[in-house]
Amino acid sequence: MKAFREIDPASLDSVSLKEEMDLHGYVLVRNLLPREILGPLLKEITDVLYVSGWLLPDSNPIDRIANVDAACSDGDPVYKKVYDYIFGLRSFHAMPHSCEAQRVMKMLVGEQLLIHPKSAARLIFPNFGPGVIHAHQDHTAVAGDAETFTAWMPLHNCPEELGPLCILQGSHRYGLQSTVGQTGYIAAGTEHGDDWVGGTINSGDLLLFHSLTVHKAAPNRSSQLRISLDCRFQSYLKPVNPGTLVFTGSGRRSWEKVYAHWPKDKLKYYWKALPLQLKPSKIELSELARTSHSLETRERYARILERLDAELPLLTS
Ligand SMILES: O=C(O)CCC(=O)C(=O)O
Repeated sequence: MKAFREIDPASLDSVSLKEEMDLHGYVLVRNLLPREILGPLLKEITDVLYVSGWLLPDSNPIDRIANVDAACSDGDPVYKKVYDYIFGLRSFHAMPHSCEAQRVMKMLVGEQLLIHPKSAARLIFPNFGPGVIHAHQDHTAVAGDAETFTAWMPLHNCPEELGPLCILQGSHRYGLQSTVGQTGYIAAGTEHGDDWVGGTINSGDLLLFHSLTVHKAAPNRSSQLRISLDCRFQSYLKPVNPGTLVFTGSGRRSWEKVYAHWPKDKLKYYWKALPLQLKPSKIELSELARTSHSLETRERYARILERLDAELPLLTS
């Protein structure tokens, strides 16, 4: 596989960043995020994983040595329990709001930056097939405006054996590509783009890519858990999918619960203060909740609408 193109923060300006993104569909900025933020977050997460039994009992949590008997992945009830705890950490949500991250995000989308509130943590067990994310485009799930971007960041150095992300360079130019059934994945070998690029991504590096850029994770062949964050952002002047603001599942997740133990501060509900333009709008959502083909989809739209009404009652369209 070809190596990533990369930029160092000293040579960053908004013109070069936008040009790189337009040409290649991604930008890897090296050494951007401060260790003083990454280190404590990694420690908080590994402490949770340790007490949850995901790491070997006689190991130091910060080394992330996996207890292979606990292997699980997104979609497993046991994963969800641990994930919910991590999703509740204020330091996890604070990461994309760091000055350094916001600086580059604004270079791409302008001053009217919307950081999507539901960032994702990836807790990837080694040598566990179901945990490997295959080729896909974020726009398939994130929707809204195509000029939405992902910022992917490992919380520790991530050499190839730990399964960093790989990018299909130039794939953002081919629109939305066909996926296999409901998986959201693009069948291997059918992706459109130039070359797959990849390589080591270190703690402090930020991999930015366009919502139409095809990407996938390499398998984690080490003995350690791989821990990374992916955060999404766009201009709030462009349409945003309401499903990125509220919880869409049938479970009991809510912002009230997530924010329950945080001190009162500006990271709570910051997105409510922005002049958001929803796509689909509330009117379109109620139509979709009535007319979508499957019961499951109708129920999902109805839930989004109900939760939006609760969170953003003043937003009428
Ligand atoms: O971290 C991973 O394994 C997958 C991340 C991903 O697909 C994304 O950020 O969109």
